[in-house]
Order: sequence, then structure tokens, then C-alpha cells
Amino acid sequence: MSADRLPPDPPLKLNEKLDVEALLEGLECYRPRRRGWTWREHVPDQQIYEFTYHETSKPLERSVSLPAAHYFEDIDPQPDCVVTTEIASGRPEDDIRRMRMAAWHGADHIMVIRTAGQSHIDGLLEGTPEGVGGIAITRKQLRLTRRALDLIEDEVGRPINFHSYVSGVAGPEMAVLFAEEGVNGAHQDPQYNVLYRNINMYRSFVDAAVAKRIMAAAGILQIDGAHNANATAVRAWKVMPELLVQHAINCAYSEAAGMPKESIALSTVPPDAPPAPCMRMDLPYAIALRDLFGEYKMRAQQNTRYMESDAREATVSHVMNLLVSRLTSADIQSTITPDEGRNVPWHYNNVAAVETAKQSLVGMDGLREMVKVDREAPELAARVREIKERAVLFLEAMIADGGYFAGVEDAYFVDSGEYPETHDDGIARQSDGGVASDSIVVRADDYMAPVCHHFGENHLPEGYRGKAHGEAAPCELVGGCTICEDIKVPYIDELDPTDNVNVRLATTADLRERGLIKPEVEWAGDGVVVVTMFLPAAADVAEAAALELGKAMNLAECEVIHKRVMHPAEGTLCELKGRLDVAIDPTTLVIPEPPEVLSDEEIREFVHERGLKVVAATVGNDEHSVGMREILDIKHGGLEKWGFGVEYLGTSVPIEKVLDAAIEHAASAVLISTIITHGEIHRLMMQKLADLAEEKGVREKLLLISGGTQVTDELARSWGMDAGFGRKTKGIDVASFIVESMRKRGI
Ligand code: Z98
Repeated sequence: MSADRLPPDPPLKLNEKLDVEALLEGLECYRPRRRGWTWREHVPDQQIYEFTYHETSKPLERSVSLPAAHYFEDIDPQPDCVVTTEIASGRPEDDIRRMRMAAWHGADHIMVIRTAGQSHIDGLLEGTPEGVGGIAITRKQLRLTRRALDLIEDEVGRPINFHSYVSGVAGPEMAVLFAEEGVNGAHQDPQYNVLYRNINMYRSFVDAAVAKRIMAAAGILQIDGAHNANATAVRAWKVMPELLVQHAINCAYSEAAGMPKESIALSTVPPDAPPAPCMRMDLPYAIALRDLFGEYKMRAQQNTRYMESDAREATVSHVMNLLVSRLTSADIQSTITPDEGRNVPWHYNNVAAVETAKQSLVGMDGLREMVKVDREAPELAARVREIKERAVLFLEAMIADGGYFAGVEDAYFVDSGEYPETHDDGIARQSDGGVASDSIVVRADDYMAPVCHHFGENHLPEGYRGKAHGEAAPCELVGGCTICEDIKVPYIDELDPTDNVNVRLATTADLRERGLIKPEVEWAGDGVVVVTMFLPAAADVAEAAALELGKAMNLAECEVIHKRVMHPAEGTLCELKGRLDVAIDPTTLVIPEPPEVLSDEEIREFVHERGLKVVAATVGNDEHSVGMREILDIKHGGLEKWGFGVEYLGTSVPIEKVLDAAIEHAASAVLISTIITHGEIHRLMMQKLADLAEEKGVREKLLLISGGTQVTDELARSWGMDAGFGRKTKGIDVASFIVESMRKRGI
């Protein structure tokens, strides 16, 4: 067996991209190194920087922290719950690159969206054809992804759960495939097949029992499909009782099929979004759900029902959902990219959603210890009870009407009336209809299945029963099964000579080999860019104008992907997507050296130890003081911020006065500035300052610094200054310069 295994891949290097070609090599021998789901390790009272966190987990070894983290020594606390992102470039070779980015931002549950409705396909797929708005889940795709994720999880220092879907007529086969390939989580809910894929209801439940048994054996965490009713219902706030019923059916059925409670997760979505008063509807629902199903895991999904093209709006709704999670509970916090309403998720939006979850959850750390949900509040208590009662009524009525299957025939589900009200618009399916009806075969009396993880009576010889993985594993009767003996797992590579990973990679080989840089959002080298523009015109006119502007910018295939009216007449904000067929060769780029700035702490310490002071003024006949004030004031990140004593003398100050003040205050630096200058006044002022300092014998003790729009460092030095600062200078540049120079002078 071991001869057929690949040696471990070399670890990823921080400054190198994933080598997709290398990861595709030898896939036929790649075997997953672990199976089953992994939770984050909660660390109670975790001390990070100056803070104690109550709801965080073991930190990552490598990550990208939140933008504001640089004020807090770049800490990157990780919330206690698993964070999901759904990746859907349509190409496995691109998906794995975005998984790496998502993992660095805190995702440890990575779902791949299947190619448009893979559950419509009646068998397993082979090869890796390109997907449409998702990816074809094949053995090759799973192996490539798991192999890449194994390296990525080592790089970030936390296990990553890989997730896909066990649905469709090929559900049990998918379950086996996932068990063989080390998939860690999967959606499995026969109700999804019935309601949304019109697969025969009996067949769906028979398949589900087998699939669940196999998933349980492989430790795969199951997520149900109730969220689909939220996303489908005309009025999502009306289906709450039904959602509880759907969860109940799948939980009970899963346990009956042999799945342990800890492997069962409920896919729950706060059903509403503003402008609905969503908290008053969503919070009672979340509480009712946890009251009834507290013994299972909660996978809190973000609301997508009311998401359109506005990423800002989607993000706010997401944060409200996250508040519900923090006020109740979430074992998994799922995210949807804020651009889902307008295009197939783009990777930087995956990252944006993961960051929204991380930022909000960490920001709300310990909230529940201070803010308790008032279970006694009359409206809340009544609503929680009402949702549960309506769900119980739903179940009772369905049982009285003949049970689940009769209920589905009777269109009980996804009705836009809140049960027991009905709008008669639910989804109806016939028990003798749908895909694969009449495909259930009654087992022969002596049916024997020599497999270890089996649902139903499989007539094993005495001694084999129930000894999975023991010496007498049932599959030994056939010399081992693919789950026990992974060497037996078959592998089929590409079947389509025209649409496969290698053909697609060949089209972008130049980009990789020469390191050319092309913008991308959907897949490597697509050249897609988004231009944001405000146009002072009404929405329809603005859209047409934006398309013309796109052409003028040489963009191909222009499309306005988002419009937001600022005012019906005054203007519209447009986001224009287009393709730019230009690749940049990095060897032709002139990259300026980044200015060396010191850390806030370093400067503060240096300044405090020495009690440093500066004297500053605008000189010549210059009344323009704003630039100088920005360099000095604490409010604008000026020198005061690090504790410099600042003596600001005002505008149009004579050089003599500036220097006298510097001597009087024992300043370390003199800052002069001229914005408007004529007759070379800025040069004359600098030279005068340098000469006078020399004359008075203080030149060595003082740093002479000059600023202004026409000033460059080179010119200023040539006129006797120690430094010159031009446009775009910030206080940190001047502060760093002063500290560095004083250090060099041994002061
Ligand atoms: C999510 N945004 O997970 P096909 N089975 C279930 C599903 O919910 C889905 C599929 C199968 C969602 C992702 N859900 C969408 C229970 C899809 C998908 O092949 O497309 O039918 O499988 O929150």
C-alpha cells in the first residue's frame, strides 16, 4: 500500500505562489492524511496583547490580521467558532489559490459550490470539466483540493474542513467518494432532493439512510438543507415554523440512520433583513430553534434572500446576523460573499465576508456576559412560544394527514403563509413521481453486502457483524473495501481532451512562467477589473454613460454590476466591470523604496526618554499654515502624537525669531515651511536658516528641516538643511527622520 502513496509534499513557502502543476502531478497516488471534522480549540480567558478574550480559539501561526490591527501590534484573535467561506470560481486550479487566501484571513471551513445543480446528474462525474458558477465535484477535483488544503492548513497552523454536497440521485456514491477522499463536512438532507430537485421522495429517503451511515463512519459533519426554504420562500419570515419541522425531520432521521448527535449540524439562517425590523423577528426564531435543538450543532448561515448587488447593504445584514449568533450561539459561522447577488463570488469578496465575520465576532467577544437576552420580555417570550407552537401544529397536522410523504404531496412545505395559515403556494411533489421514481428494489431475502458501514440487514456471516475495522471486518469477505483499504480506490483522470485542467493551465502558462501580472476576479488571467464611478445623471442615463466610459478606458465586455441612486436627478454611483487585456511584466517596473518609518512605540520611547522639543513656523511671507499644522497636531497624526513638545510660532515668522526660539526652548529640531514661494524665497529662507545656525554656533545641536510643495529632500539638503519634505509627507515620516538622525548622531 505504502509504495503507492506519495511522499509528503514540501511545505509552502510564504513568498511563493501555490505550484498548481506540481500539485496535479501524481494525484492518482494522493491519499488524505486524516478524515472527519475538526472544531477550533477554544482558549478560555485568552491573553492577547493587552486584552483578555473570552470567546476565542487557538491563534493561527500565519494570517493576515484586520486592517486596524496595526494599532494593536498586529494581533489576529480568532473567534471560537469555525468560519465558513463558499468558493466558486468554477475551476479547481483557481479555487485552491483562493482557498489559501481565505485561510489566511480566518476561514477553516471551505465549501465548494457545485457546478449548476450537480444533483441533477445521476452518477459520479470523472475528470475536471469547467463548472458554471461552481465546480464539478469529481475525484480529481477533491484530491487536488484536499492536497492543496493539507499544505495550506500546515501553513496557517490550523486544520481546514473541506465541504461539499451529498445530494442528488448519486447521493450514496458521493458519500462513499467523500469518505474515501477525506472530505470533512457535507450537506445531506433528503428533503432538499424532494423539494428542490424533484427526486422521488421514497428514493431520496432510502438513499439518505445509506449516505448518512457512511458519512457517520467517516466522521463527516452533516449540515442539513433547511436554509433553502429561507432562500426560496416568497416571504421568508413566514416559513419559520416549517424550518423547525424540516430540521426536526432531518435530525431524527439522521439519528435513526446511525449518525451521532455531534455530527449533526442545523443550517440556520436569520430569515429577515432590514428594512424589515429583522431583530424582532430573527432573535425569537433563533431562540426557539436553540430551545428545541440545543443538543445539535448550529451552523449559522448568512441571509441571502434579500441580497442584491449592494455589497455594503449585504455586509450590514451580515453583521446583524452575527449579532444574533453572538447573542445565542453558533458552532459554525457561515459567510456568503457580499457580491453573491450580482455575480459568481469573487475571491476578494470571500475574504471580505470572512473578515466581516472575524471582525464582528471578535468585536462582540463576551457580549452575552453583559447583555442578556430577556427571556421574560413579553413580546419575545410570546413569539418564541408561538413559533414553537406553530411548528408543533404543523407536525401534528402532517401526521394526521398521513405523514411526511402525504404532507409533501399536499404542498405543506415552502408555503408563504405562516402555518397554520396557508397561501396554497407550497411545493407539491407526487410520491410516485419525480426523478428515479420506481427505482427502489426490494432486497432478496438472502441479500448480502460485505461492507463495513451498511444501512439495513446485510446478512453477514456470524462474527462479522458490527466489527468494523476489527480483525473480522465484513469487507474481508471480498478482500477489503475502498474505505478500509484505500489502495483499492479507483482513479480516473480527465476524460474530456478539450476541457480539462491541463488545457486551461496551458492558456495561462505564460503568466506563471514569466510572472506576468494580469488582474483577475473569476479565474487566472481573466483581466476583469471593476471601476467605481459617480456620474451626475439619473440611473438609466448613468448606466449608459458608464458603458461608454468603459469603452473609452479600453475595457471589453463592459457591464454595470451595481447602481445606487444618490438622488434621482443629481446622480448615481455605478460599478462597472470590464476586461482589460493587458499583462504587466514586473521586471519593467520601477518600484520606489518604501520610506523607512519607525514603529509608534519606538518613536514614543525615544522622544519621552529625551523630552524632545521642536520649534516650527512658516517663513517668508507665507500665511499657509495647514500643511505644517498637519505635521504637528496630535489630531492629524502629527509630532505631538509621539510626545514631542511642539512650539508653533505662527506664520511669516522671521528666521532670526525661529532660531532664537529654538535656542530658548532647547529644541532638537527646527521645522520651517513655505507653500507659496516666488523669487526663490524658499531657497533663500533655508540658506539663511543654515547660515544663521552656523553663526550662532548651534548648527550641530539642531536638525534643520524644511517642508513645502516645492521642496524636495535633495534640494533642501543642497541648501543646507538636514532634510526636506514635499507633498504627501505625514507626521510619521518627520518623526522617524528626527529619531533616526539623532540616533546616528549618538544623541
Ligand atoms: C449553503 N449557500 O450551504 P446541487 N444539498 C443541499 C444544499 O443546500 C445545496 C446543495 C445540495 C448554500 C449553498 N446549497 C447552496 C442541502 C446547496 C447543492 O448539486 O447544486 O443541488 O447541490 O448555505
